[in-house]
Amino acid sequence: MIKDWTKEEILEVYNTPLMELIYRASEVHKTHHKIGEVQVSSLLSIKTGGCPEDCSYCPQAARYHTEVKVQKLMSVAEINEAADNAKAGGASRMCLGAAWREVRDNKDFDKVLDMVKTINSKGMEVCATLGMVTEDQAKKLASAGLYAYNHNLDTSEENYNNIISTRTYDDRLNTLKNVRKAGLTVCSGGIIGMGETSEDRVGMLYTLSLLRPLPESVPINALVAVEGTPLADQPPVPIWDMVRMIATTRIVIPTTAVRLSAGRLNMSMEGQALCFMAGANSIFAGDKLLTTPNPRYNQDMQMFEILGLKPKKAYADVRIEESVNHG
Ligand code: SAM
Ligand code: DTB
Ligand code: SF4
Repeated sequence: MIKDWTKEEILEVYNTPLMELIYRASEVHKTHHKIGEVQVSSLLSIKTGGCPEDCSYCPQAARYHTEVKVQKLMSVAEINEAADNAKAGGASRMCLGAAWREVRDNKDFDKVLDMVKTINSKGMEVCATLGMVTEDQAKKLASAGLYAYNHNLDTSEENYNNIISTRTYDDRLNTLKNVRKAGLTVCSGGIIGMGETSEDRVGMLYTLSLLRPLPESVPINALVAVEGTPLADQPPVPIWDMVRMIATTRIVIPTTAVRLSAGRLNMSMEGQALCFMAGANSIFAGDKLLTTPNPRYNQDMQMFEILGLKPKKAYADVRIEESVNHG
């Protein structure tokens, strides 16, 4: 049975002495997941920069003067090549990101549907993060073979207006509803290190914990402070806050994949090991996130070797293996 959390209960978990919190999260992790198995996703920016929104953390917002160069939507052929490379590198999942406020019913969307079909045909799981979607658009993505849709709440409802003014928290929740109605799996989380309070972090987890079904994936990003954005001068988030946030997410939503998302470049291997210990079981691999750098692939594989972690296979690959093993 799914537990209905109150905000106070989540805050109590969040404020547990750190070692006790990690220990507790670790036990929950072990009950619901294979320890040492980490989902490795590859991230690709298919349309970069020039976004009309004002998300104050984002280097892709047109109104901020960052070094991001605007790039129009990539071609299906380019995606095909990128997917082959990602698969050869061991990624079981590919996530396509577009700097759009929302999906529009036009030729670009048809192209994205083709990209989804192309990647899906290679036995890789495909996710997308394209901004707001209607139920009809989400259904088209599902029919093309999309597995998951990423749409982050980013922060608490109370703090939302301090970070973004061009859309509302309800807009975000509405897209998540549309995604669900289309039968897609939901990936939704947020960012820490934007100047929010512990209550805001807990508030975001509380809203996520109210979703039914619960999100299958919760990315926890540490802010990558980018020159030119309003949050450029935010101090780096302490690793202890990241561990605390991941452990709390693991305890509150035991079944979800908790993704140790943006910000890994500023974390030591020891710091990341604590995040895995606290229940993180998913990462983005590849030397670039959407526009900012990420640890190099080889460096991550070395970390996997040292920590005894194994990349999780795509469902399609598991199915093939099972049919071979069991006739
Ligand atoms: N435009 C779409 C949207 O906003 O939903 C999809 C792409 S957007 C870049 C996806 C997510 O990336 C955001 O919701 C935010 O959580 C995360 N993100 C963007 N810039 C970031 C940064 N500087 N540091 C950490 N996370 C960031
Ligand atoms: C998510 O939660 N994090 C990823 C993904 N979803 C799309 C994006 C991180 C972006 C970090 C800043 C950048 O590289 O532009
Ligand atoms: Fe645009 Fe998404 Fe960046 Fe917001 S987070 S500015 S919607 S690309």
